Amino acid sequence: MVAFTSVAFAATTLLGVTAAAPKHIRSTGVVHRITAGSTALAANGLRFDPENIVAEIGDLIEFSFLPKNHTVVQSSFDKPCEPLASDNGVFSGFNFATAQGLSNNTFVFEVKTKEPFWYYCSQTVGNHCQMGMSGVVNQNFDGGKTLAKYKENSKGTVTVQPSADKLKSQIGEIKPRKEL
Ligand SMILES: [Cu+2]
Repeated sequence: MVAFTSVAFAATTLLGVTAAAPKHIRSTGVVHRITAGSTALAANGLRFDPENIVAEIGDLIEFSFLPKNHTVVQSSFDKPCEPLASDNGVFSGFNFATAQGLSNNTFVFEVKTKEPFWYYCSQTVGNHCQMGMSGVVNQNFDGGKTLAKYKENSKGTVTVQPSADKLKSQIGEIKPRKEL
């Protein structure tokens, strides 16, 4: 009886994994670790660090969070501090508030394309995005769409939240942070 239950559970798990797997993306095992918030005095800590990285399809991007209740929101280059119009971009939710040091959880998502992935912090107390708290994965280094330009264009914008539910997260996963 016990054995039968185990087999049934295993089959269910297998089906779940198969259904959730993205189409033909092979995991590389590479994890890029980014800190939301900086301990450096520059910009009052309102930075992602590192904020401009190159990643391969199948790599993981993992965000750890310092104080000031930061988020990660996917955006387009053309509309800084706003989520994707399609409403199906990455959003961490406001799930990582910490009084001191790094939050206990991380936010992780997989790189699915080599297209530039723009993102910002949607914390409005202190206008983090307008202050330059944004970043990019796989910027096109040949054109004018640079992170510096994104930050410049951020000034004077109004931050838009991806969801009325501040704790909602989508695309990525919330996972316990492991000490390195
Ligand atoms: Cu922030």
